[in-house]
Amino acid sequence: MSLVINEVLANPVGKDTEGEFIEIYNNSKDSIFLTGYYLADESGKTFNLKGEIEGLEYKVFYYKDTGININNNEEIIYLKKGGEVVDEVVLSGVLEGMSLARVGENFIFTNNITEGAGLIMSEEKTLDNINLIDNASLNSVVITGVLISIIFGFVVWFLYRILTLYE
Ligand SMILES: [Ca+2]
Ligand SMILES: [Ca+2]
Repeated sequence: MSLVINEVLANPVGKDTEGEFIEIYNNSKDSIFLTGYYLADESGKTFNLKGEIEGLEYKVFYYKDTGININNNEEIIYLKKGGEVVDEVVLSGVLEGMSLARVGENFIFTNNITEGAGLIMSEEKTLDNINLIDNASLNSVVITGVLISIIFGFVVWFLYRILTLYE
């Protein structure tokens, strides 16, 4: 694939429609005419690309350009040409401030947002970022567990108080 979706920011810090973007990348040395290519989301909203993208160049399209509101949950962003899918990215449960960025053939969530540039990272850095996500989701699981315990404890105590009140 020479033209790819390289990064998608679905859930920026602040107003989503002001920060959301889709970044494409020309993964070849030759420039590509963008006529005929278009971006689309799962709801069928489309945005036609035009002009030219130089070899190894990035282009960023914001909500104000595309009108594509990227869902933070259950979303697919497509790069298409003539009805054919050139590339696609699936998004689900996107945390605020984390963009989905291409590393080779894979995508990772990262807080290292690089609109208009590539994500330069060593393998170690990639692992750090992956661990960051794991830790973030682990933390939310722990916090949820603690909250549920506190609420459950309070409900038990409250019921106990009510029952003992009428004795
Ligand atoms: Ca969004
Ligand atoms: Ca980027």
